Amino acid sequence: MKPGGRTVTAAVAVAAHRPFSVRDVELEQPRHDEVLVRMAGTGICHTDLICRDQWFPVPLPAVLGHEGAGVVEETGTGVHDLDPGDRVVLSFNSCGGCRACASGRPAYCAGFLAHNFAGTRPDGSTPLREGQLPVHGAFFGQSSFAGHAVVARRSVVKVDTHLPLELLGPLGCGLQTGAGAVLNSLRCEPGSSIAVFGAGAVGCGAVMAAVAAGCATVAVVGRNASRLSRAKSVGATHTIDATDTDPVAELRALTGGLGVDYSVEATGAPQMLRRAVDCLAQEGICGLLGAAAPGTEVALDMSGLLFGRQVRGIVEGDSTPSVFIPALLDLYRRGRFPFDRLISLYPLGQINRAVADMRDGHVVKPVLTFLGGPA
Ligand code: CXF
Ligand code: ZN
Repeated sequence: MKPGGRTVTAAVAVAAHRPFSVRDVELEQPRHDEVLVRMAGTGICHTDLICRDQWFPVPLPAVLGHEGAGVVEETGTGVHDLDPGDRVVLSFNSCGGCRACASGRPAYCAGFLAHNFAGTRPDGSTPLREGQLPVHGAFFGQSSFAGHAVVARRSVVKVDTHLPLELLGPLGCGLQTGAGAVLNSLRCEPGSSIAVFGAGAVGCGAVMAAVAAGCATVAVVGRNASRLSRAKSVGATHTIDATDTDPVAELRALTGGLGVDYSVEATGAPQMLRRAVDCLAQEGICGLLGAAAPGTEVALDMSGLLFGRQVRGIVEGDSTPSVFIPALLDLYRRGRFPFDRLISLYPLGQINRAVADMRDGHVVKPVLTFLGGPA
Protein backbone atom coordinates (compact mmCIF):
# COMPACT_ATOMS: atom_id res chain seq x y z
CA MET A 1 0.00 0.00 0.00
CA LYS A 2 1.20 3.50 -0.80
CA PRO A 3 1.87 5.71 2.24
CA GLY A 4 -1.26 7.48 3.45
CA GLY A 5 -3.67 4.62 2.86
CA ARG A 6 -5.99 3.44 5.59
CA THR A 7 -7.58 0.35 7.08
CA VAL A 8 -11.34 0.15 6.48
CA THR A 9 -14.00 -2.30 7.55
CA ALA A 10 -15.66 -3.87 4.53
CA ALA A 11 -18.07 -6.65 3.60
CA VAL A 12 -16.01 -8.92 1.36
CA ALA A 13 -17.65 -11.25 -1.17
CA VAL A 14 -15.48 -14.33 -0.82
CA ALA A 15 -17.23 -16.99 -2.93
CA ALA A 16 -20.47 -17.59 -4.82
CA HIS A 17 -23.47 -18.23 -2.57
CA ARG A 18 -21.38 -17.73 0.57
CA PRO A 19 -22.21 -15.07 3.16
CA PHE A 20 -20.33 -11.79 2.98
CA SER A 21 -17.36 -11.68 5.36
CA VAL A 22 -17.06 -8.44 7.33
CA ARG A 23 -13.39 -7.68 8.00
CA ASP A 24 -10.63 -5.10 7.70
CA VAL A 25 -8.94 -4.40 4.38
CA GLU A 26 -6.44 -1.74 3.30
CA LEU A 27 -7.54 1.07 1.03
CA GLU A 28 -5.13 3.17 -1.08
CA GLN A 29 -5.19 6.92 -1.27
CA PRO A 30 -7.22 8.39 -4.13
CA ARG A 31 -5.45 8.78 -7.47
CA HIS A 32 -5.62 12.04 -9.44
CA ASP A 33 -9.11 11.37 -10.86
CA GLU A 34 -10.60 9.85 -7.69
CA VAL A 35 -11.93 11.00 -4.34
CA LEU A 36 -11.96 9.42 -0.91
CA VAL A 37 -15.51 9.16 0.46
CA ARG A 38 -16.50 8.40 4.03
CA MET A 39 -19.61 6.32 3.65
CA ALA A 40 -22.85 7.15 5.46
CA GLY A 41 -24.93 4.40 3.86
CA THR A 42 -24.93 1.93 0.97
CA GLY A 43 -27.97 0.24 -0.48
CA ILE A 44 -27.92 -3.43 -1.35
CA CYS A 45 -29.04 -4.07 -4.93
CA HIS A 46 -29.89 -7.38 -6.59
CA THR A 47 -26.87 -6.79 -8.85
CA ASP A 48 -24.51 -7.04 -5.84
CA LEU A 49 -25.90 -10.48 -5.14
CA ILE A 50 -25.78 -11.80 -8.70
CA CYS A 51 -22.19 -10.61 -8.94
CA ARG A 52 -21.26 -12.31 -5.68
CA ASP A 53 -23.02 -15.43 -6.99
CA GLN A 54 -21.12 -15.18 -10.30
CA TRP A 55 -24.00 -14.75 -12.77
CA PHE A 56 -21.78 -11.89 -13.84
CA PRO A 57 -18.20 -13.05 -13.29
CA VAL A 58 -16.76 -10.28 -11.10
CA PRO A 59 -13.51 -11.79 -9.76
CA LEU A 60 -13.53 -12.65 -6.05
CA PRO A 61 -12.62 -11.84 -3.36
CA ALA A 62 -14.16 -8.45 -3.96
CA VAL A 63 -15.74 -5.54 -2.16
CA LEU A 64 -19.03 -4.91 -3.97
CA GLY A 65 -21.60 -2.17 -3.23
CA HIS A 66 -22.75 0.38 -5.78
CA GLU A 67 -25.38 2.52 -4.04
CA GLY A 68 -23.13 4.51 -1.73
CA ALA A 69 -23.67 7.95 -0.21
CA GLY A 70 -21.35 9.86 2.07
CA VAL A 71 -19.00 12.78 2.51
CA VAL A 72 -15.87 13.61 0.50
CA GLU A 73 -12.78 13.49 2.70
CA GLU A 74 -10.00 13.96 0.13
CA THR A 75 -9.83 14.79 -3.53
CA GLY A 76 -7.27 13.57 -6.08
CA THR A 77 -4.95 16.16 -7.59
CA GLY A 78 -6.97 16.32 -10.82
CA VAL A 79 -10.37 16.79 -9.19
CA HIS A 80 -11.17 20.51 -9.06
CA ASP A 81 -14.96 20.49 -8.78
CA LEU A 82 -15.37 18.66 -5.47
CA ASP A 83 -14.14 19.59 -1.99
CA PRO A 84 -13.71 17.83 1.33
CA GLY A 85 -17.02 18.05 3.18
CA ASP A 86 -19.18 17.77 0.05
CA ARG A 87 -22.17 15.48 0.47
CA VAL A 88 -22.31 13.00 -2.38
CA VAL A 89 -24.31 10.14 -3.88
CA LEU A 90 -22.37 7.50 -5.80
CA SER A 91 -23.57 5.98 -9.04
CA PHE A 92 -22.26 3.93 -11.94
CA ASN A 93 -18.98 4.72 -13.69
CA SER A 94 -18.37 5.40 -17.39
CA CYS A 95 -15.42 6.34 -19.60
CA GLY A 96 -16.55 9.86 -20.55
CA GLY A 97 -14.97 9.59 -23.99
CA CYS A 98 -16.94 7.13 -26.12
CA ARG A 99 -19.77 8.06 -28.45
CA ALA A 100 -22.49 7.18 -25.90
CA CYS A 101 -20.82 9.16 -23.10
CA ALA A 102 -20.17 12.12 -25.40
CA SER A 103 -23.84 12.21 -26.35
CA GLY A 104 -25.10 12.12 -22.75
CA ARG A 105 -25.95 8.42 -22.56
CA PRO A 106 -23.32 7.11 -20.11
CA ALA A 107 -25.41 4.03 -19.23
CA TYR A 108 -24.52 2.75 -22.70
CA CYS A 109 -20.81 3.55 -22.35
CA ALA A 110 -18.69 1.36 -24.62
CA GLY A 111 -16.54 0.63 -21.58
CA PHE A 112 -19.45 -0.08 -19.19
CA LEU A 113 -18.22 -3.54 -18.23
CA ALA A 114 -14.60 -2.46 -17.71
CA HIS A 115 -15.70 0.55 -15.63
CA ASN A 116 -18.25 -1.26 -13.47
CA PHE A 117 -17.86 -5.03 -13.42
CA ALA A 118 -14.15 -5.80 -13.85
CA GLY A 119 -13.31 -5.77 -10.13
CA THR A 120 -10.50 -3.37 -10.99
CA ARG A 121 -10.01 0.11 -12.32
CA PRO A 122 -9.96 0.13 -16.14
CA ASP A 123 -6.14 -0.02 -15.96
CA GLY A 124 -6.30 -3.34 -14.08
CA SER A 125 -5.33 -2.02 -10.63
CA THR A 126 -7.38 -2.29 -7.47
CA PRO A 127 -7.29 0.18 -4.56
CA LEU A 128 -7.89 -2.61 -2.01
CA ARG A 129 -5.71 -5.27 -0.46
CA GLU A 130 -5.62 -7.59 2.50
CA GLY A 131 -2.05 -8.05 3.69
CA GLN A 132 -0.10 -8.84 0.51
CA LEU A 133 -3.13 -10.08 -1.43
CA PRO A 134 -5.12 -7.87 -3.75
CA VAL A 135 -8.86 -7.60 -3.11
CA HIS A 136 -10.97 -6.70 -6.14
CA GLY A 137 -12.55 -3.28 -5.97
CA ALA A 138 -13.61 -0.31 -8.09
CA PHE A 139 -17.01 -2.01 -8.48
CA PHE A 140 -19.19 0.57 -10.25
CA GLY A 141 -16.27 2.93 -9.60
CA GLN A 142 -16.89 2.73 -5.84
CA SER A 143 -16.99 -0.66 -3.98
CA SER A 144 -19.05 1.00 -1.29
CA PHE A 145 -19.69 -1.93 1.07
CA ALA A 146 -16.98 -0.32 3.21
CA GLY A 147 -16.59 2.52 5.69
CA HIS A 148 -14.49 4.47 3.17
CA ALA A 149 -14.08 4.10 -0.58
CA VAL A 150 -11.80 5.48 -3.25
CA VAL A 151 -14.29 6.56 -5.90
CA ALA A 152 -13.92 7.44 -9.59
CA ARG A 153 -14.82 11.10 -10.16
CA ARG A 154 -17.43 10.15 -12.74
CA SER A 155 -19.28 8.04 -10.16
CA VAL A 156 -19.72 11.00 -7.80
CA VAL A 157 -22.76 13.30 -7.73
CA LYS A 158 -22.72 16.24 -5.31
CA VAL A 159 -26.08 16.77 -3.64
CA ASP A 160 -27.67 19.64 -1.80
CA THR A 161 -30.23 18.26 0.61
CA HIS A 162 -30.88 18.08 4.30
CA LEU A 163 -32.19 14.54 4.09
CA PRO A 164 -30.10 12.08 6.14
CA LEU A 165 -27.25 11.07 3.83
CA GLU A 166 -27.52 7.38 4.62
CA LEU A 167 -30.88 7.27 2.84
CA LEU A 168 -29.61 8.60 -0.47
CA GLY A 169 -27.44 5.81 -1.92
CA PRO A 170 -30.29 3.90 -3.63
CA LEU A 171 -30.89 6.96 -5.80
CA GLY A 172 -27.60 6.00 -7.50
CA CYS A 173 -28.89 2.71 -8.91
CA GLY A 174 -32.20 1.00 -8.08
CA LEU A 175 -34.36 4.08 -7.76
CA GLN A 176 -32.91 5.88 -10.76
CA THR A 177 -33.31 2.68 -12.79
CA GLY A 178 -37.05 2.43 -12.13
CA ALA A 179 -37.81 6.15 -12.16
CA GLY A 180 -35.60 6.85 -15.16
CA ALA A 181 -37.30 4.14 -17.19
CA VAL A 182 -40.61 5.97 -16.75
CA LEU A 183 -39.40 9.57 -16.94
CA ASN A 184 -36.40 9.40 -19.30
CA SER A 185 -36.93 6.33 -21.48
CA LEU A 186 -40.67 5.65 -21.86
CA ARG A 187 -41.71 9.24 -21.09
CA CYS A 188 -45.16 8.10 -20.01
CA GLU A 189 -47.79 10.76 -20.75
CA PRO A 190 -50.35 12.05 -18.23
CA GLY A 191 -53.44 9.84 -18.37
CA SER A 192 -51.56 6.81 -19.74
CA SER A 193 -51.53 3.33 -18.21
CA ILE A 194 -48.51 1.37 -17.00
CA ALA A 195 -47.97 -2.09 -15.54
CA VAL A 196 -44.92 -2.55 -13.33
CA PHE A 197 -43.73 -6.14 -12.93
CA GLY A 198 -41.82 -6.41 -9.67
CA ALA A 199 -42.50 -4.59 -6.40
CA GLY A 200 -38.90 -4.21 -5.23
CA ALA A 201 -36.96 -0.95 -5.19
CA VAL A 202 -36.72 -0.72 -8.99
CA GLY A 203 -40.44 -1.43 -9.40
CA CYS A 204 -41.40 1.02 -6.64
CA GLY A 205 -39.13 3.66 -8.23
CA ALA A 206 -41.11 3.16 -11.44
CA VAL A 207 -44.41 3.38 -9.56
CA MET A 208 -43.52 6.66 -7.84
CA ALA A 209 -42.30 8.14 -11.12
CA ALA A 210 -45.43 7.01 -12.96
CA VAL A 211 -47.60 8.71 -10.35
CA ALA A 212 -45.44 11.85 -10.65
CA ALA A 213 -45.82 11.70 -14.45
CA GLY A 214 -49.61 11.66 -14.08
CA CYS A 215 -50.29 8.11 -15.28
CA ALA A 216 -53.95 7.30 -14.64
CA THR A 217 -53.40 3.57 -14.12
CA VAL A 218 -50.30 2.34 -12.28
CA ALA A 219 -50.72 -1.39 -11.74
CA VAL A 220 -48.06 -3.42 -9.94
CA VAL A 221 -47.64 -7.14 -10.41
CA GLY A 222 -45.78 -9.13 -7.76
CA ARG A 223 -45.80 -12.24 -5.64
CA ASN A 224 -45.28 -10.87 -2.15
CA ALA A 225 -48.24 -9.37 -0.28
CA SER A 226 -46.18 -7.04 1.91
CA ARG A 227 -44.20 -5.69 -1.06
CA LEU A 228 -47.41 -5.17 -3.02
CA SER A 229 -48.94 -3.22 -0.17
CA ARG A 230 -45.74 -1.12 0.05
CA ALA A 231 -46.09 -0.39 -3.67
CA LYS A 232 -49.66 0.72 -3.02
CA SER A 233 -48.47 2.99 -0.22
CA VAL A 234 -46.20 4.82 -2.69
CA GLY A 235 -48.99 5.34 -5.21
CA ALA A 236 -49.86 2.19 -7.17
CA THR A 237 -53.51 2.37 -8.22
CA HIS A 238 -53.86 -1.43 -8.49
CA THR A 239 -51.92 -4.43 -7.21
CA ILE A 240 -52.02 -7.89 -8.77
CA ASP A 241 -50.68 -10.95 -6.98
CA ALA A 242 -49.31 -13.20 -9.72
CA THR A 243 -49.31 -16.24 -7.41
CA ASP A 244 -53.07 -16.60 -7.73
CA THR A 245 -54.13 -14.41 -10.66
CA ASP A 246 -53.33 -14.20 -14.37
CA PRO A 247 -51.85 -10.69 -14.55
CA VAL A 248 -52.34 -10.38 -18.31
CA ALA A 249 -56.09 -11.06 -18.02
CA GLU A 250 -56.34 -8.67 -15.06
CA LEU A 251 -54.50 -5.91 -16.89
CA ARG A 252 -56.67 -6.32 -19.98
CA ALA A 253 -59.78 -6.17 -17.79
CA LEU A 254 -58.48 -2.97 -16.18
CA THR A 255 -57.98 -1.31 -19.56
CA GLY A 256 -61.26 -2.22 -21.28
CA GLY A 257 -59.61 -5.12 -23.08
CA LEU A 258 -57.03 -2.93 -24.84
CA GLY A 259 -53.94 -3.59 -22.74
CA VAL A 260 -51.61 -1.08 -21.12
CA ASP A 261 -49.69 1.69 -22.88
CA TYR A 262 -46.46 0.86 -21.06
CA SER A 263 -44.96 -1.91 -18.97
CA VAL A 264 -41.70 -2.33 -17.12
CA GLU A 265 -40.15 -5.68 -16.27
CA ALA A 266 -38.18 -5.33 -13.05
CA THR A 267 -37.87 -8.94 -11.87
CA GLY A 268 -35.38 -10.51 -14.30
CA ALA A 269 -37.67 -13.56 -14.68
CA PRO A 270 -38.32 -14.60 -18.30
CA GLN A 271 -41.92 -15.62 -17.62
CA MET A 272 -42.56 -12.10 -16.28
CA LEU A 273 -41.04 -10.51 -19.38
CA ARG A 274 -43.40 -12.61 -21.50
CA ARG A 275 -46.35 -11.27 -19.48
CA ALA A 276 -45.04 -7.71 -19.57
CA VAL A 277 -45.17 -7.91 -23.37
CA ASP A 278 -48.47 -9.79 -23.58
CA CYS A 279 -50.27 -7.15 -21.48
CA LEU A 280 -49.38 -4.29 -23.85
CA ALA A 281 -51.87 -2.44 -26.01
CA GLN A 282 -51.06 -2.09 -29.70
CA GLU A 283 -48.08 0.28 -30.02
CA GLY A 284 -47.35 -0.24 -26.33
CA ILE A 285 -43.75 -0.32 -25.11
CA CYS A 286 -42.19 -2.69 -22.57
CA GLY A 287 -39.02 -1.53 -20.81
CA LEU A 288 -36.78 -4.41 -19.73
CA LEU A 289 -34.93 -3.46 -16.54
CA GLY A 290 -34.43 -6.75 -14.68
CA ALA A 291 -31.05 -8.48 -15.03
CA ALA A 292 -31.08 -12.18 -15.92
CA ALA A 293 -28.12 -14.54 -16.18
CA PRO A 294 -26.39 -14.18 -19.56
CA GLY A 295 -27.93 -16.65 -22.03
CA THR A 296 -31.42 -16.53 -20.48
CA GLU A 297 -33.97 -16.82 -23.28
CA VAL A 298 -37.65 -15.92 -23.51
CA ALA A 299 -40.34 -16.85 -26.05
CA LEU A 300 -42.49 -13.99 -27.39
CA ASP A 301 -45.64 -14.04 -29.50
CA MET A 302 -44.51 -12.73 -32.90
CA SER A 303 -47.98 -11.74 -34.06
CA GLY A 304 -48.46 -9.72 -30.89
CA LEU A 305 -45.23 -7.82 -31.51
CA LEU A 306 -46.17 -7.19 -35.12
CA PHE A 307 -48.91 -4.76 -34.12
CA GLY A 308 -46.52 -2.00 -33.12
CA ARG A 309 -45.48 -3.38 -29.75
CA GLN A 310 -41.88 -2.79 -28.67
CA VAL A 311 -39.49 -4.20 -26.09
CA ARG A 312 -36.41 -2.23 -25.16
CA GLY A 313 -33.65 -2.81 -22.66
CA ILE A 314 -32.96 0.09 -20.30
CA VAL A 315 -29.82 0.41 -18.17
CA GLU A 316 -29.83 2.72 -15.12
CA GLY A 317 -32.98 4.47 -16.34
CA ASP A 318 -31.07 6.03 -19.25
CA SER A 319 -29.93 8.58 -16.73
CA THR A 320 -27.05 10.98 -16.49
CA PRO A 321 -26.67 10.68 -12.70
CA SER A 322 -25.43 14.26 -12.16
CA VAL A 323 -28.67 15.53 -13.68
CA PHE A 324 -31.21 12.90 -12.71
CA ILE A 325 -30.33 12.33 -9.02
CA PRO A 326 -30.81 16.04 -8.16
CA ALA A 327 -34.07 15.92 -10.16
CA LEU A 328 -35.29 12.99 -8.05
CA LEU A 329 -34.35 14.85 -4.87
CA ASP A 330 -36.36 17.80 -6.12
CA LEU A 331 -39.37 15.52 -6.68
CA TYR A 332 -38.86 14.19 -3.15
CA ARG A 333 -38.88 17.74 -1.75
CA ARG A 334 -42.22 18.30 -3.44
CA GLY A 335 -43.62 15.11 -1.87
CA ARG A 336 -43.76 13.29 -5.20
CA PHE A 337 -41.02 10.71 -4.79
CA PRO A 338 -41.30 9.35 -1.22
CA PHE A 339 -38.45 6.87 -1.57
CA ASP A 340 -37.48 7.02 2.11
CA ARG A 341 -40.52 4.82 2.87
CA LEU A 342 -38.85 1.92 1.06
CA ILE A 343 -35.66 1.88 3.13
CA SER A 344 -34.69 -0.27 6.13
CA LEU A 345 -31.36 0.44 7.83
CA TYR A 346 -28.86 -2.19 9.00
CA PRO A 347 -25.35 -1.78 10.39
CA LEU A 348 -22.67 -3.12 8.00
CA GLY A 349 -22.08 -6.10 10.29
CA GLN A 350 -25.67 -7.21 9.67
CA ILE A 351 -25.25 -7.43 5.89
CA ASN A 352 -26.16 -11.11 5.67
CA ARG A 353 -29.37 -10.57 7.63
CA ALA A 354 -30.18 -7.61 5.38
CA VAL A 355 -29.73 -9.83 2.31
CA ALA A 356 -31.99 -12.52 3.80
CA ASP A 357 -34.66 -9.91 4.63
CA MET A 358 -34.50 -8.51 1.11
CA ARG A 359 -34.75 -11.98 -0.42
CA ASP A 360 -37.74 -13.07 1.62
CA GLY A 361 -39.48 -9.88 0.57
CA HIS A 362 -40.35 -8.16 3.82
CA VAL A 363 -37.71 -5.49 3.20
CA VAL A 364 -37.73 -3.56 -0.08
CA LYS A 365 -34.42 -1.71 0.10
CA PRO A 366 -31.91 -2.54 2.82
CA VAL A 367 -29.28 0.13 3.37
CA LEU A 368 -26.09 -0.56 5.30
CA THR A 369 -24.90 2.09 7.71
CA PHE A 370 -21.40 2.65 9.05
CA LEU A 371 -20.39 3.04 12.66
CA GLY A 372 -19.18 6.57 13.25
CA GLY A 373 -20.31 7.61 9.76
CA PRO A 374 -21.77 11.06 9.15
CA ALA A 375 -25.39 11.71 10.14
C1 CXF B 1 -27.11 -3.05 -13.70
C2 CXF B 1 -28.04 -4.15 -14.00
C3 CXF B 1 -27.39 -5.11 -14.93
C4 CXF B 1 -26.89 -4.44 -16.16
C5 CXF B 1 -26.01 -3.30 -15.87
C6 CXF B 1 -26.60 -2.34 -14.90
N1 CXF B 1 -27.66 -2.09 -12.88
C7 CXF B 1 -27.50 -2.06 -11.58
O1 CXF B 1 -27.72 -2.79 -10.72
ZN1 ZN C 1 -27.87 -1.82 -8.81
